[in-house]
Amino acid sequence: MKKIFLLSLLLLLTGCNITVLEPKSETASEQAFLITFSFWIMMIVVVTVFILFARFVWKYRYTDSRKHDLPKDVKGNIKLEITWIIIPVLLLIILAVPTLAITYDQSPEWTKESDDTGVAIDVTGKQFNWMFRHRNGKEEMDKLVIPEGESIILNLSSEDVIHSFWVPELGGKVDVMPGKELTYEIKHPQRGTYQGKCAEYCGLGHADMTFKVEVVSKQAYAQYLHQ
Ligand SMILES: [Cu+2]
Repeated sequence: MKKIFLLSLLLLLTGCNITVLEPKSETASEQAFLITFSFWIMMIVVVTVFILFARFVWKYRYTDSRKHDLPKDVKGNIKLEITWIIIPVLLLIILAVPTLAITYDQSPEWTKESDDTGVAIDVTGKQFNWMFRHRNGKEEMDKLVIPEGESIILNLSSEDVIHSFWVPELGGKVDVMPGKELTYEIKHPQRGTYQGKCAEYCGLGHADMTFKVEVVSKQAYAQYLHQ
């Protein structure tokens, strides 16, 4: 029974394609950094707690020789109390600094007049496709072609319900809302083909609301615009 459970768990995990941990843009690298950084801080806490737990369970275990021992009656311990307040506060500060810096830097903006300069593309989500409109008016459905190494400025909006723009290897997730336009930047994507998807349940066809992202050379992008 246990074997079947472990085997099915393994099967489920093989279907788990965590491409956020293989970032292919500066934006996604920053996000992946936050994930691994908080993971290792968490591991420090988990390992410390488990080692101390095991040590004390062993040290104060029940033995025949200590059958009638009663622990000393103590009231508080200033040193310990200060330690277990200071350490978590320090850890939270260490976590908060890069998290706030990166999150605020990457936050989508409400206005189109962003001071970022880059390749601007209008992205419109609707049940159940994505439309990408380039600066010269070229439009393509469910396929986003962008130049490598540039700053890609996406102007996101929705024609119907709330969707969410997500390309795990490049960046996201960003809510795509009707009646509002959000500006989101993907910094310096690397050449390749990636899978994008809607990350917000938006109706019966939600699972099919996927798109392809092709990051090509700058020359290839210029050619693509005039195809
Ligand atoms: Cu959607």
